[in-house]
Amino acid sequence: MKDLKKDFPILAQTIHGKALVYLDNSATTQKPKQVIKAITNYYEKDNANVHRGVHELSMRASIAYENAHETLAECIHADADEIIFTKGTTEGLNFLAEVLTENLQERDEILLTEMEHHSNFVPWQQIAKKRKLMIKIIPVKNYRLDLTKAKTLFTKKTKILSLTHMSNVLGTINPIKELGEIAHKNNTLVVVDAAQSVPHMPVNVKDLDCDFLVFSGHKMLGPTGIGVLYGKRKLLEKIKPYQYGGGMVQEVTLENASWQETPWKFEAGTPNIAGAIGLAAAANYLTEIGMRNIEAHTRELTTYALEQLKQIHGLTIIGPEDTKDRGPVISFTLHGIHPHDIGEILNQEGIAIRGGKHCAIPLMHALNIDGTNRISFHLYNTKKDIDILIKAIKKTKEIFQ
Ligand code: 7TS
Repeated sequence: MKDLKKDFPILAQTIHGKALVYLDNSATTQKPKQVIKAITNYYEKDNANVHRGVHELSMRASIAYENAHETLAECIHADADEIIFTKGTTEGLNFLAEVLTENLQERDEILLTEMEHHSNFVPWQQIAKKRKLMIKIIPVKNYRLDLTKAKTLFTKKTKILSLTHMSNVLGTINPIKELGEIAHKNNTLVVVDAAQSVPHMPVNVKDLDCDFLVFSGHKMLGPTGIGVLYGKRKLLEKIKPYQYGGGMVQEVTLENASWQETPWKFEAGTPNIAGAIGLAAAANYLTEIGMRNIEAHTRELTTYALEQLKQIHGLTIIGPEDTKDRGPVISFTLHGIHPHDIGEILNQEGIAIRGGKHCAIPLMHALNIDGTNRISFHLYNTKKDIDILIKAIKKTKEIFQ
């Protein structure tokens, strides 16, 4: 793939006198000028509220906002009315935890996995307490879900399976289809946290046959504060709004109210119009390069990085050591050196990586570790970035020896 760094103005800077090497893409990605321009252009030329006015600017803003639903729908092979804009993955999962459990019976069960980000764990845990539901957990074995065990955890009471498509710590890609088939035979709804997968690989909700899928704009070159909740239309039609207010009602009397069709009934209040436009620009940028090309590029980087990292004495990869069913996220520990110390030394070299528990404390407990260092790639990263990283890790080891 050609070097795309020139599209990303932020990458042209130096940090502590060294060219910035950005390897924290699982946390958030950088934005190409096409996205920045789309947002600026909207504020400079078209800014108005949507669905409210007949004036020119409002029409332009409304069309751009509606088109953004179309663009994001195409990205995951959904229909535009199945795309609800949220603040991000976290909001999408809180939304689902609230509305999908409303009619459950006491002691009904929600199945999660040990490798979930807190965003796909705490909302379910808290709603379970409130509604007296049970949480069951699919364990992790050799950095992958223990499928044998998973199959034994489904019962007649299992109403929801919510799991990550790609782990933000291990890089593991989970067999959504396989687990989804078991779930559907059991009348269990399937919720997919696609925060790490949609930015990095082709995702097709029809092929996955998931009932709901959520992701964040900022991890796929888009702005912060915007994300997507996909739901199968027939399910969205059945569930109640999550929030109430302007824009989502059809009729209001002093006693009652009725709702617009989906997705509008789920988008109360003035939405993040600029965010949606920026996210659509990001989706177009990714599509133009091609999700398959992006996946192939970051897989090549992951293979290269794994090979290099494995040669460093005292370094342990926390995750699958090959690239089968794994994405461009690599966690590792370095014997005797705290992840924060490594992160700080690398920062002096202009390298941005993350160290810590990665909002996955249950997984840290399961693996019996305090934290990891994590590198994660996107389309602008190169083998040279990895060479610089490897050199800096070796230097860190020397400092601590
Ligand atoms: N789910 C997964 C798998 C994630 O990786 C993240 C964010 C979230 C949910 C939450 O997304 P948000 O956009 O609503 O915050 N992950 C990370 C990370 O790994 N480091 O910083 C944020």
